[in-house]
Amino acid sequence: MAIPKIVILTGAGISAESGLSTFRAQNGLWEGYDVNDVATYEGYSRDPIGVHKFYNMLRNKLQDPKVRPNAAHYALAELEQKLGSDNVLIVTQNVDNLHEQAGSKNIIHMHGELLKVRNEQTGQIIDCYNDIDYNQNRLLRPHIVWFGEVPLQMDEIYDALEQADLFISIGTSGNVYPAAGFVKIANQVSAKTVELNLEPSLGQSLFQTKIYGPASKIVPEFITTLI
Ligand code: BV8
Repeated sequence: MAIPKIVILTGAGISAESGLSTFRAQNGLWEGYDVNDVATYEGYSRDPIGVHKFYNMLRNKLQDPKVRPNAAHYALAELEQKLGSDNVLIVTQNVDNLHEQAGSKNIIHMHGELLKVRNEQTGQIIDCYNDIDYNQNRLLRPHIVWFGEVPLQMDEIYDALEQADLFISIGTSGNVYPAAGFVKIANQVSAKTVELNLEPSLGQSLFQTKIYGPASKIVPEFITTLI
């Protein structure tokens, strides 16, 4: 039997039980900040020091030893290990590195990565584990895709979706595009579509299979049906 091509989209919900907060639970305020102030280029231009302070806080939080992958991250890593990296792709909207920590290899961070910064002049991307002091280096910005900016590796994502036999969406509310539209492409290529989430997402009607509950419970259970 040919091994299925599986594309897995993950959002903030898969990392919720690892202690990282989601975006839209707190009525659009995220860590007490207005998204327009901290997740847009305009917000960064207006107050680069304030935005760096926000991302320095998130970067420190991610490196807290208490923040570890949960059973959902490990289940996806096991799936890739069993079926092979060329048959399983994780496209994550998350900027944390919990998929990497759990052992996944084939990952696209379409909204960037918290533990990287980018030189605005050269485009160079640099690992970053500590606070950025804007006054020290005004060229370094968080390597994060803000609202209104183009997500990363979109060509590779669209290629993978077009070849998918199975599209699984985990822990995302379906608020943010283009990620929220991926299920439509999966349907167009007759891939099976599965939503695993705490509650129905905005796009729930577009999924053939829907299982609701905490990711650390429903993701391992679902993954065992694939291996
Ligand atoms: C683009 C970076 C063009 C920050 C993020 C009008 C004006 C301007 C723009 C637009 C507009 N209308 C539409 C747009 C496009 C815009 C957009 O979609 N806006 C929305 C809000 C309307 N999109 C963009 O600007 C994107 N760029 O469109 O460029 C383009 C298009 C196509 C091709 C090329 C170019 C850029 C978007 C990227 C923005 N940056 N993050 C940072 O992360 O530090 S988005 C931000 O939201 C995060 O990345 C996050 O991942 C993402 C999505 O949120 P979710 O992950 O879904 O999190 P959320 O809290 O919403 O939901 C959590 C879910 O988990 C819930 O359903 C909950 O029930 C569930 N859950 C909770 N606990 C658990 C759980 N599930 C399971 N178990 C649990 N325990």
